[in-house]
Amino acid sequence: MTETLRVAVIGAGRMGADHIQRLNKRIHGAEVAAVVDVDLARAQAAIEGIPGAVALADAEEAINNGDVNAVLIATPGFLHEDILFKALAKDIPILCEKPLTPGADSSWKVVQAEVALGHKRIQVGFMRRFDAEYAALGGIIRNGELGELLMLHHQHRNPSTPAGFTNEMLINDSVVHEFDAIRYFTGEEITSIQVRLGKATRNAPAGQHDPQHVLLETESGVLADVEIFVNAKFGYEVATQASFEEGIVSIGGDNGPYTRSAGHWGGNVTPGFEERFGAAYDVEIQSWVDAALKGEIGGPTAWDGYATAACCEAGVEAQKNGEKVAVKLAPKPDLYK
Ligand code: ISE
Repeated sequence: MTETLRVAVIGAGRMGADHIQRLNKRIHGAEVAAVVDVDLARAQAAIEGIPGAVALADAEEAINNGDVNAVLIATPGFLHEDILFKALAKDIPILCEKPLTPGADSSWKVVQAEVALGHKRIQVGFMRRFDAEYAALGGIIRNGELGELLMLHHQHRNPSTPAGFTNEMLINDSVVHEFDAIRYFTGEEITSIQVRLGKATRNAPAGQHDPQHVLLETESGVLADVEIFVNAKFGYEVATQASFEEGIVSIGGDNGPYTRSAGHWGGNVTPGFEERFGAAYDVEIQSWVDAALKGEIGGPTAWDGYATAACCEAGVEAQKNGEKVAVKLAPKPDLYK
């Protein structure tokens, strides 16, 4: 197998630019070979100071470039499907930022194409699984030291939303991470979703109802709830409290120095997801690179991408009708068992 991944990063926006810096400065065994953006000037700016990297405006050209042997997709989600099919046709390692694709049917087509290939090439960018606290809670659940996991309480708070952040995006862009985290923690599929819209903040943009309360059940009956609150103003907080038969575990509270002095106490709140999950992104991308160099994947699969896409569809339907909506999944192919 190759000794170095020569990665084409498709999309040089906020996430793509972050991954380019990460690959260039902190990741071992991988280099940026090409950066693609419809805005060629943005691609050119992103490769500045990276020896041997080329800037392109077309994803297919990058994938077919002889110097490229891996792809990292960081474009808006609606562009993923086409790029995924082109990269699968070349049979090269793929890291695809979430969502795999923005719909269960299109995600299922991607799963089927990978199944036809006969081996896993796609890792989906659910980076929470690589955060030290998520991994620790996952370990406590799996080793059973506190007995059975009974309930999960998730809080997902962002300071504000960018322009155009719709009601559906609360589910598709934000709660999607909690769908993945709940599946990761429990090792089970989510079976139903309900969304309750209660009293709303006046700080939400017109047309967006914020916060929302998402209620979920898993196969064994674990109940989970998510407070999604994306105009919470105070800062960025993504936290979980897990209730077990023999104890309670909390992760994701404020970290960093906590000081008591001169009649005051406190510390700092994380401003955004780059600061909160920066270390997890590094671990995620290193895991992808290490696995890809061995012809494997090192994280969430295309099946995980498909299952969360099905949760998003059910979640958006539940948001609209206020009912408890069943999550419908096709049978899991052997490749992912
Ligand atoms: C954003 O796309 C992310 O992935 C962040 O982790 C999440 O907290 C935020 O709500 C999303 O918009």
